[in-house]
Amino acid sequence: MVTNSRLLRFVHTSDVHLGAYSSSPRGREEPRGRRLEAGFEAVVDLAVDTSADLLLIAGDFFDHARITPDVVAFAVEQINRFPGTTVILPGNHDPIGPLGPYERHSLQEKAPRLMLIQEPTGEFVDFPELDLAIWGRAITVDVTEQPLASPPPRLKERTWNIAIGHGHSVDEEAQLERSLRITPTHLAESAQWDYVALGHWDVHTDVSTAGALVVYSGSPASLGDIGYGVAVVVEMGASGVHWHPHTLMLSGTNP
Ligand SMILES: [Mn+2]
Repeated sequence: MVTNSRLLRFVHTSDVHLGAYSSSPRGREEPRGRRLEAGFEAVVDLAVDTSADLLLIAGDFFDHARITPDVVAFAVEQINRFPGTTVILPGNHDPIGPLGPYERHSLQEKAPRLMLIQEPTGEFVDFPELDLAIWGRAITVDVTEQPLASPPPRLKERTWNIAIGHGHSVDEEAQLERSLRITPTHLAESAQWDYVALGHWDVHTDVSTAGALVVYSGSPASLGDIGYGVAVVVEMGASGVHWHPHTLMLSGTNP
C-alpha cells in the first residue's frame, strides 16, 4: 500500500571505473580515461537535469585503489555538482577495507552529501524524508561473497525499500566459477524490494524475474569501444515503480 504520493526519482549507474588509465604516461589526458570521466559527467548532468533525489552508484566507481589525488578531486567535484544525495556501494574494483580506495582517500570529508555503504555484512541507509530505505552489502576483496544472499526484511517503516548490489547474475545455482554470485534464488528473494540496482556488468541488462525488478544500469562509458553509455532513471510514486534506460551523449570525447 503506497501511503506517500510524493514522486521519488533517482539515477542508477555503476562501473564508472574512474582512474582506469590515469597511470599511463599521459595521466588524466589519456583519451580513454577522458571518456570515463565524460561518462560520469553525463550521469551527473542527468541527475541534475531530472531533479533526481538520489544518485546511486552500484560499485566500481573507481577502477582501483591507486587512484591519484587529481582523480579523487574530479570525482568530488562532480559529486558536489549534484544537489541531492549520492550513494556509493563499493565493488570489486573499489572494495571497502584497507586494500581499497576509500580508506586512502576520505571522500566524505570533501563531499558532504555522499553516503558510502561500508558494511560487508549489509546495512540500511535510511532516508526518512524520502520515505525510503536502501540496503546493500559493501564488497571487500573477497570475491566469494554473495551480494544479495539472505537479505534482512525490508524496513516496514518506509514505503520504499530498494537494494543495491554488485555481482554476477548466474543462471544456475551451481555456477561456482563466477565471482560475487547472484543466483536465481537470490533474485527470487529480491521480490521484497521495490527495485534492485545492480552493477558489475558494463552492458545495461534487465534481469528481472516475475516477482522482482532487478536491473544492471550498465556503464556510463564502458571500457570497450561502444560510443555511448547508459544510465537508468527510476521513478517511484502513487502509480508504482517505473524505470527506463537513458542513453548518455558523451560530449567532448571522440569514441
Ligand atoms: Mn565489478
